[in-house]
Amino acid sequence: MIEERQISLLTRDTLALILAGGQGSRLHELTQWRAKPAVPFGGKFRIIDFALSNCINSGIRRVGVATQYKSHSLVRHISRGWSGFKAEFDEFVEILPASMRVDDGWYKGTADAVYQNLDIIRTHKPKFVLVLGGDHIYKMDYGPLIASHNKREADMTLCCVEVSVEEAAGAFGVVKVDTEGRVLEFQEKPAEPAEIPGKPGRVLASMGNYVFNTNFLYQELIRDADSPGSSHDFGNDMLPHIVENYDIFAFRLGDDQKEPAGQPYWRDVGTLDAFWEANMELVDFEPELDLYDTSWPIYTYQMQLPSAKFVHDTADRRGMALNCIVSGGCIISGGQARNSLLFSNVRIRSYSEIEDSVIMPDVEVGRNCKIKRAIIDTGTILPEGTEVGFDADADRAKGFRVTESGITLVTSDHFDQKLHFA
Ligand code: ADQ
Ligand code: ADP
Repeated sequence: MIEERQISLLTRDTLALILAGGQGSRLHELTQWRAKPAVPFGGKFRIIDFALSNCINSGIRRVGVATQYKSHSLVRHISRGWSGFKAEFDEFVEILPASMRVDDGWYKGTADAVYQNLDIIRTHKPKFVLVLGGDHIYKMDYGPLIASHNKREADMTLCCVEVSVEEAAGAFGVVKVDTEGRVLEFQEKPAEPAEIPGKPGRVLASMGNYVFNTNFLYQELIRDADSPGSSHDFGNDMLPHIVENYDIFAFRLGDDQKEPAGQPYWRDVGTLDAFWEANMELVDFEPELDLYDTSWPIYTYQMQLPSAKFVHDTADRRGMALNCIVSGGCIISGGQARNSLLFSNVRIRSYSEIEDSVIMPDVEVGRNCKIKRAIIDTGTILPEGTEVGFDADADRAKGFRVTESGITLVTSDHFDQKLHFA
């Protein structure tokens, strides 16, 4: 058993780099104006808040965030909500935009995003560098991960989690490990991933989170930078080479670490269906992801907003929400929301009905609207009488995007509002 003080020494000696520059193209219009880590999630959060909160809760207070693609709202969110650290105590969340520091290109891939910041990492002299994806929803104490990495005297440890074959196929890096947790094989996004022996239908997926000994990271990044033909990506280029040539270990969320998640909760909300589902799960009676757990708080930037308000004036104008999460600044006046998640500053007017839907910040639902199984993007003003989610063909004909499983996405562009809210 590792003593707590030892773990804090290890996390103090760790610099985290959150990769937050990816496009997230499978979220379609939701990432048209913002990077995936900046997409709002769970009522008042943005996706990157989970990785950032995990760092802070784990005692890692030196954090860099590599940004690139459509970074404005991400940068604004981080500067507003995550800049209050004490430089005097060597604590910071620093934004590392692609700024042609090494050559005249942007970050070519995830490995290049770290490589181009090597000199910045060097100035902080960390013993370990924790490279984190910025676009997943999960709670994880990185302390036991780094402690396990240190105890095994590994050069690198990668985090993985058990998922179904269907989820992993073509989407995640997949690892094979021996009984000690040594990684025997790594394949980036195989179409037919190998199952865990004795567990049919299940595979070990890489979470895109890696702990490196700093010197080993330098050595491997420089080797990769000099490799002709490399796409400079951790999953495609660095990992296959490292796994083949070095002993590295897998740390399993859920098996090697029971707390604070209880059972492993990890969601890649990379598609509209997954995004809708992960948000809707929060409305459940007992969601797997507990946002009310004060022992592992998820922090965010939030505007100063008045409390949610429900106005019920006549019998047919009952402003109410049943089985819903309703954020600050919302006014439900004479309309009804059921089994839905309302982000900040949403307005629902009289006679409107919302069901099984994710309503993003600053949306206004006019009178007599009917919305079902939908995502309404930030700032959309739904004109009186709009129907969404009842007839997929009619929705497509109106220009809304309807997913395979029948979730309709509506953005402000559909109403020619030409207002974009990142
Ligand atoms: P993907 O998620 O497909 O696979 P990628 O698109 O490279 O990997 O994104 C990883 C992280 O890096 C994301 O947070 C993204 O925002 C960020 N990112 C992407 N390009 C970037 C760039 N040029 N600059 C800065 N940041 C960038 C990876 C692994 C898989 C693993 C999955 C888990 O390669 O092995 O299974 O993550 O989701
Ligand atoms: P509807 O068109 O759905 O009838 P209204 O705009 O008339 O909605 O609002 C109904 C009630 O909701 C108002 O009488 C008021 O009590 C409350 N309300 C609406 N907007 C606001 C607001 N900006 N601030 C406070 N209360 C509001």
